[in-house]
Amino acid sequence: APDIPVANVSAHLNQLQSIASGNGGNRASATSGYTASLNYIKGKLDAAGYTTTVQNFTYNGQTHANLIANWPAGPTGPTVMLGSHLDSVSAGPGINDNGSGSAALLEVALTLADRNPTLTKHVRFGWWGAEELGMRGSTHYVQNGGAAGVEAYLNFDMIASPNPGYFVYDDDTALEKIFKDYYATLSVPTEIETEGDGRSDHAPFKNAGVKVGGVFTGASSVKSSAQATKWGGAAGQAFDRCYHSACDTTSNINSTALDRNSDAIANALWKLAVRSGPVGD
Ligand code: DTR
Ligand code: CA
Ligand code: ZN
Ligand code: ZN
Ligand code: ZN
Repeated sequence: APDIPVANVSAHLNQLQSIASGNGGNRASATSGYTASLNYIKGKLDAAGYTTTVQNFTYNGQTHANLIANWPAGPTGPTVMLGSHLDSVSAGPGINDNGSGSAALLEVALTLADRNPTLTKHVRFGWWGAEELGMRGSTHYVQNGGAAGVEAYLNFDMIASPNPGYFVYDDDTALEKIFKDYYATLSVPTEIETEGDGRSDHAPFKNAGVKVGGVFTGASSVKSSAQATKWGGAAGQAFDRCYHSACDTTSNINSTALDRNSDAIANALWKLAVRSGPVGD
C-alpha cells in the first residue's frame, strides 16, 4: 500500500481550520462552515474523477448533508466503504474531531485515484453530516438502503488526538486483525476500542449486519500510566483535552498519530479492495 504523505493531510486540516475561522469558528452540521467543508472535499474528489453525490436529509427542522463518493473503476460490487463524520460541534472547529478522519480519508481517496490500481471490490467513501447530533447522517444513509451490498464499513472518527492512544475497533475479528497487523509492522502496540459501540458512525452499519472496523486515538478519557509507558505521552491527562472545545484547532493534532493512521487506512483499503499481484501493487 502507498505511504500517505502526512503533509498532504495536514494541508487539508489547514483548509478546514480556515473554513471554520471564516464561518463563525465552527463547522457544525447545517451551518455555512459545514457546507464549505463539504464543498472543499467534493471539489477535490470531483477533480480526481470520483462520482460524488450530496445526500440531503432533515433533522430538527434543519437540512443536513452527507457526501458520498464512488470510485468509478473496478467491479460494481461487493462494496468496501470507508467513512468519517465531517461535522464539528458548535463549540469549535473540530480539527481532531473529526477533521482528522475526514482529511485522512480525503487523502487516501485522492491516492487511490492517482494510483488507480486494479480492484477486487467496489470502493465508496462517505463524509457524514450530523454525527454530533446523534449519528443522524450515517443513520439516514443506512435507513435509505445505503448498506446494500456493503461487505465492510471502516469508520475513522478522531485519529490524531494530541495525547494519542492506538485503539482498534473490536467489532469484527478480520477487520481488527488488518489494523493490528499493520501497527505491529510499526512496533506500535494497540488496545481494543471499547467505549465506541454506539458512539460513532459505524453503529448504524453494525446494526444493519455490516462488518465494521476502524481506529481511534481517544477522546476525554484519561491516559493511564501503563498506557503512557507503551505509547508515550502524558499519563493522567485526557487523550484529547480539547474534545468538543474551542481549542480543537490545528494545534490539537499529534502528527505522528495522524501519519500512522492515514497509512493504516491506506493499508486496510489496499488489503480489502486492491488486487495483490506477484509483485504487489
Ligand atoms: N462520539 C465521538 C467521539 C467518540 C467517543 N468514543 C468513540 C469511540 C470511537 C469513535 C469515536 C468516539 C464524537 O464525539 O464524535
Ligand atoms: Ca505516511
Ligand atoms: Zn464529537
Ligand atoms: Zn467524532
Ligand atoms: Zn465497536
